[in-house]
Amino acid sequence: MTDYTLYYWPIAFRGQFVRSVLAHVGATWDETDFNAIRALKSKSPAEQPVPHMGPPVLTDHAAALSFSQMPAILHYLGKKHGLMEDDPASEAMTVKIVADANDVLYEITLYNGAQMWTGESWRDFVPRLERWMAMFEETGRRHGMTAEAGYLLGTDKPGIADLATCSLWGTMTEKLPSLRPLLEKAAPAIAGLCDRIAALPEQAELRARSDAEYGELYCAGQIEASLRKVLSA
Ligand SMILES: N[C@@H](CCC(=O)N[C@@H](CS)C(=O)NCC(=O)O)C(=O)O
Repeated sequence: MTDYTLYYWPIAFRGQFVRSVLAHVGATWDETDFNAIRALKSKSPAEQPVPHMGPPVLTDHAAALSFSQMPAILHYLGKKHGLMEDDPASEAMTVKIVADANDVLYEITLYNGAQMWTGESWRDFVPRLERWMAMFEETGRRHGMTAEAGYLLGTDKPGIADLATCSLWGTMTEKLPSLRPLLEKAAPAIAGLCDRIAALPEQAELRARSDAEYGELYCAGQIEASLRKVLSA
């Protein structure tokens, strides 16, 4: 049996945050297909392993526990596998970084596709996206991180904050490469961090496997189509 089961759509996006941590700690996990996830999310809360609205959901088999909400899943894995500093301030900063990343995912998908991007709404959003990038950059700068060395919260090895940062900006700019110059301009040290994390053997292996399984898909659906349309205009 594997250590974990991850329920997430066959795309990178929010699920990649969980996959990246599982790969980093050397855990084994399996995933289910689209129909199984749709069936799971449609069950009544009483029948679900953890009451939830949408994936990701992670089941820890040894502990017989399931969690939903990506930030809660990362918090659990971070505590369990020693990827978060124990002091309250560092822990709160890690939670803040993951929450910021989740906010960016909502914003870039216009709240899970509640509306579609237009040329005008995208142009209005770009300064805000740059500001999000600059916020991550400033966090790293305050902890002595550069493009070539160091980690976001000043730790001596990558933790949840670094993995989440790279799942956010690394995945986004891999799947939507026209955004990479914006990241390099607004957050050069974050771009460097993403490259350093992506080069770790387990992350390189995960990316190769994900690319083979999900192709170029980022967030999928009509919202991805509208995003690609404004980016190519
Ligand atoms: N706040 C949740 C958001 C979960 C979420 O929006 N999941 C998306 C996929 S990324 C979904 O499929 N939602 C289906 C739904 O909400 O019905 C988290 O961070 O995990």
